[in-house]
Amino acid sequence: MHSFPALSLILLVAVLAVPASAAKKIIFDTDPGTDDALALMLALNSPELDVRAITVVPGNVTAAMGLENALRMVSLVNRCDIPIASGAQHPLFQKLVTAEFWHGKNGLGNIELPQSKCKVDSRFGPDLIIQLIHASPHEITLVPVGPLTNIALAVEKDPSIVPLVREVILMGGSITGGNVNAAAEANIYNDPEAAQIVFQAGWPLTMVDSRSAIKRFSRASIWLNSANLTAPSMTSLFQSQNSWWTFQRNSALPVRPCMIRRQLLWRSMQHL
Ligand SMILES: [Ca+2]
Repeated sequence: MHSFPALSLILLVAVLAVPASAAKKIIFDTDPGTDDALALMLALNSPELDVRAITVVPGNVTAAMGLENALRMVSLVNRCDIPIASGAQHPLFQKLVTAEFWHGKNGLGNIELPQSKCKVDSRFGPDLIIQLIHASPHEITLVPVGPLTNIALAVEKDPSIVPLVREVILMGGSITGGNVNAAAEANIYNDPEAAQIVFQAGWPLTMVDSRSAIKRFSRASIWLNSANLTAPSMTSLFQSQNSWWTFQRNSALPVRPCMIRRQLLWRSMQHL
């Protein structure tokens, strides 16, 4: 399996572990990708989070496909106010290896979403990251859920952002075994040089590894219900019989109860 489907959701659980009164400002760096699409919708429906920008990185799909998917997802929830920027077009040094075999030909499990009403922000993703960090020093949490190329480019271009970032909470890496091969997790495998830059930058960093996705499981419906995903188009998306979405609904999704403060989510878990 090239990318464990629910890793992004585990990541979101970690990010959501903040008091509801203090919406955490995040930049969501993503390669959507089915699991990232789900995580993005959860983020956009979470009052604990203030999504300041979405930057797209190649990984599970190409940069162009990921950008299109991000635009469609954000349009689906009527949040065209959030800047969506394209970033790197390939890993720093490695050849891009995508995973359409897992995420579908269009990266969204072959579900065709409506054309996006949102426009692409003209800024380069890493530049947008730099600008937003300087505009809100010590307030921005970076949430990369794909290869770390964009984050690395931002650090390389402007290392002064490092002490100005509140923290980095990333999905990637593996403590006990990978999902690409015996050792490597896809996000790190896809751009290891970028990962090295991000891990060594010196900012507070939380790695939500692939093992977290296997230890404890819950059902996708809990996430979807708890996120108040009421838009008709979104409902139809999740009710689709497409194999990927069916898998997401019916298979186990990872949860670490210790990470969770959302009371609704927590109560739901007690009844599993
Ligand atoms: Ca991803």
